[in-house]
Amino acid sequence: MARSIVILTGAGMSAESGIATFRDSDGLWENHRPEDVATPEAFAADPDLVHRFYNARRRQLTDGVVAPNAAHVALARLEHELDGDLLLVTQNIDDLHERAGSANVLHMHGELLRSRCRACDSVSEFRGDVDASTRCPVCGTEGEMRPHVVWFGEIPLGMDQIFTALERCDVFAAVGTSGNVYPAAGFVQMARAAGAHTVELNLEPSWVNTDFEETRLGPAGTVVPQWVDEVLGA
Ligand code: BV8
Repeated sequence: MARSIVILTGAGMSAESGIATFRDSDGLWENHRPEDVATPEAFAADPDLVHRFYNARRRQLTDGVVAPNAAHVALARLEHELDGDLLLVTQNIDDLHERAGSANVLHMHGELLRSRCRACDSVSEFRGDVDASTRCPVCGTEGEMRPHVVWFGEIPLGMDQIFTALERCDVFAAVGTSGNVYPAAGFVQMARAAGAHTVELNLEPSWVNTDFEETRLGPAGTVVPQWVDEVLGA
């Protein structure tokens, strides 16, 4: 019988690929809490600091070493082999799901490899550093580029599509997310209210673990392929 699955991934999905999670290493970057740098106020106050934050992460993502792990590969297989439909919603701004072969990825918090022009609102791919001297490839304006990333206090992307999918799914799985950040952390309650089976795949119980019917603890690279095998075998 055709399935309808929604999967939400977070920073723990990319941890085994070498990308630090928000709450690893006591969650600091250059002695700043990421939550304090990933805000419109921080960008207005010190754009160079915020550009440095994203340039460092972009350099790591494109360094040729960081690569998708077994969990990314398993979710791509699930998308291609599932008899039904799958919406993969990620809070992550890396491109590891796409590099593993996932095609239908919704980056609700934006994408590290794309930047947006505040003059013309166009979004362009930038794989290198972006700073106050970067020119918009569409309108040519200099110094108005910002990461195409959803900061704290900004509205996540694709919410209508996500809400519609949550209302009709029969399985909701969250992978590698601490359940700290809303509205993503509230998706499990919406899925349960719609009658979906809910499962959390995480290294440790998240802040919203009690909202899930099923919990599988362990590194994503181990527990996600096992779960995908079961879903495809069912
Ligand atoms: C919004 C892009 C209105 C930037 C990010 C009180 C109630 C409700 C809301 C709020 C509230 N107070 C403040 C808010 C609003 C705020 C919020 O939730 N703040 C938090 C701090 C309380 N939210 C917002 O501002 C959002 N916007 O609310 O708009 C609205 C609401 C509804 C509908 C429309 C509009 C916007 C938030 C987006 C912020 N941008 N990212 C960037 O990346 O630089 S959030 C960023 O942090 C990530 O994208 C991610 O979402 C979050 C980090 O969370 P996780 O992914 O969970 O990562 P974390 O490190 O926390 O946890 C990792 C987990 O993995 C851990 O559990 C760990 O155990 C596990 N793990 C580790 N290793 C592994 C592993 N698991 C498996 N395998 C492993 N190997």
